[in-house]
Amino acid sequence: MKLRIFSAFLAALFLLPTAWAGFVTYESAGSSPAAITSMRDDFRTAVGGGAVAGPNGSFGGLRREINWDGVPDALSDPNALPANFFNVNSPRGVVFNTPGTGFLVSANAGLATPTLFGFSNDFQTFSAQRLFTAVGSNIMDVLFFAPGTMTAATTSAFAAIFVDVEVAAQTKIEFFDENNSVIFSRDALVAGNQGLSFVGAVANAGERISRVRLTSGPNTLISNGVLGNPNDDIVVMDDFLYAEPLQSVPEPSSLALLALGLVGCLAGLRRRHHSI
Ligand SMILES: [Ca+2]
Ligand SMILES: [Ca+2]
Ligand SMILES: [Ca+2]
Repeated sequence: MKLRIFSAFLAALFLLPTAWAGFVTYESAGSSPAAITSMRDDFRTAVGGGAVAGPNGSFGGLRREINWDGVPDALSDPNALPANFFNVNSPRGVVFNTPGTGFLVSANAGLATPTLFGFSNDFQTFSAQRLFTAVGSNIMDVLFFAPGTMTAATTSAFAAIFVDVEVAAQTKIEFFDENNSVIFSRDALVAGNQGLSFVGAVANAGERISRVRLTSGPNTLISNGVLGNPNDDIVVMDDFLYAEPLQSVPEPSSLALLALGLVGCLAGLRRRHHSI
């Protein structure tokens, strides 16, 4: 009898879906935009939505992209980019966060502020003319919302282009699920001085990404032409691509847990009430 229960338990274990995410990685690196364009196109095809952008960086309702190039001068270097620009000014369902002091989009040519954050011998664009970086930190997070709202959302795919990755294992993307567990992590490929690195992944078994963390090399940009330290590899970013953020729907099991939690809270309140 005990053996039969144990066998049933084992069978149930094997019937459970694999807990770890399945992601298909898309990555390439090279010295020019042309070197990574075919990988970018493969990622676009995998996520869907075609190659022609509609309003607010929407591709066919299936994918969003941010190339930074349409950000106005008034919100570009030396002026900070608001963290919620791409959910308020141009609603694309993402809000940024960083332990640093903010975000900067590089200046266009012909203005008082030098282009490419003042490092024209290190950076180039994938999409001209603007690049993007966190300020005073090499770490930033992307949080997802139903575009134009504060309703939390998740995505199923994300990719970014890093600029000037010269040292291995210092630049990476990480995906977190709704329980704040890492479900995907990948180092960007080294592209050499002024090179471009494409790195991204697409969920292939229904996994949902709640947060993306981007780590851009070991150095930081403080302001135009000024680094956090003179020696380490500085890395910035260009295009972000991601599947349309969709509002999170709690699973039945989560709802049951929530109900249990409420019952627990009520019981706790009643006990507290009695003890007063
Ligand atoms: Ca460099
Ligand atoms: Ca750009
Ligand atoms: Ca570098």
